[in-house]
Parts: sequence; structure tokens; C-alpha cells
Amino acid sequence: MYRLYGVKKWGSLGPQCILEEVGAPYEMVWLSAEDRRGSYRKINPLGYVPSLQLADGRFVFESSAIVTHTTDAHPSALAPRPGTPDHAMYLSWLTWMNAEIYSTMNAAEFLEDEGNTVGDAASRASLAEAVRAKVDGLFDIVERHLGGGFMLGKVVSAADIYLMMVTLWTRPNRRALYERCPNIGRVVAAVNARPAVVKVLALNDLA
Ligand SMILES: N[C@@H](CCC(=O)N[C@@H](CS)C(=O)NCC(=O)O)C(=O)O
Repeated sequence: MYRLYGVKKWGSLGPQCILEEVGAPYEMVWLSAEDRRGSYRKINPLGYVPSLQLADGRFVFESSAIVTHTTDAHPSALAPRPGTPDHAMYLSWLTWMNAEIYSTMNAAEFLEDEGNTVGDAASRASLAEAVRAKVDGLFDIVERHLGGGFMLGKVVSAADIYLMMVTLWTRPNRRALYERCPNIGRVVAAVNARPAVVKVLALNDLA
């Protein structure tokens, strides 16, 4: 039995979809802001979600590592077999979406955080705008990569589910991104029609 630590609509959403997709037994632990400031720091030093507790009690952190571990441990059509060239492509794109898109969005959110008092408000706002422009450029790269297919080519994979997750946090909203990048919109629509994803979106209060 796994235990997934998360917050609704946050970075636990993708890993939760994958756990549901592969039929792995798991318990969801929804964290409050207080939990994340307190004892949860022993599990994840920055208080970030997600974290996945394994059967032996240890914790996997980083959403892309959780997704990869889950699909490696529970083989399905959602991911290539570990050690193959296709799996190398899978690792590349998952890592890239985490390191580039997710982290850059986090940087923008840090600058936009009302509690941030570093520098002056106008400088933070213009920096945030520049960082958001970088995020748009990263999604443009994904849009061109997809063409008429999916992240790994012709078939849907866990990388497409991860892509759906990171689109949730775009500005001004995800629908504007899907209009600007129709290939991304098409992939997200295909992902969101999968029964396991429908279930997880509902559990995360997303229709
Ligand atoms: N690189 C980490 C990033 C995780 C992350 O940034 N999570 C956000 C939520 S989406 C978080 O927990 N932020 C803490 C906060 O805002 O207090 C991963 O991929 O797991």
C-alpha cells in the first residue's frame, strides 16, 4: 500500500492519476497548510507536495520521480519498459517538464506571492511577467513537439498526464493556453476523458 501526500489541484494530482491508472493500492493524505509548515517538513524538506510513501516506509519526492517509479513498478501501456530507448525519451520529457515548466511556474508564483517582500512590488511584477513569458515559450516548445501526436509519439502515456497537470496552473487560465496551443488542448482533452483521470479530477474538485 502506498501513501500519497498531496493538496487538491497541486502537484500530487498527476501522480494520483497514475496510481489510479495502474490500479496500485494507495491511500491519499490531504495536507493542510499547517501540516506543510510542521511535521511534513521531516518528509519533504521544503514542505512541497507530492511525496509518496513506499511499502518499506521510505518516501519518494519529486513528482516526476513518483510518476516514473509508479509506472516502472506497475508496468502498463502508459509507459515504456525501463532501460529501453523509448523509456529514455519518457525520462527526458518528464524530467524536462518538471525541471523547466513546473520550476519556472513556481518561480513566477514566488514573485507573485503577496507575502514576498524581496525588492519592490513593481520590480517583482515585471520579473514575474518575464518569467510567465518564459513559461509561455516552454509550452510553445511542447506544442511544436506534439504536432499531431502525444508526448511520446503515437500513443498516450503518463507523460501526457503529467503535461495535463502542469497546464492547470497556467495564466490567465488553462483554457487560454489550450486555445493558443491547440495540440496541447487536444492531448489534455484525450487525457481528461480517461476514466481514472475523470475520477481523480473529481477528487481534486476539478470538473
Ligand atoms: N519539484 C517539485 C515541485 C513541487 C511543488 O512545487 N509543489 C508545490 C505545489 S504544486 C508546493 O508544494 N508548494 C509549496 C507551497 O506553495 O507552500 C516536484 O516536482 O515535486
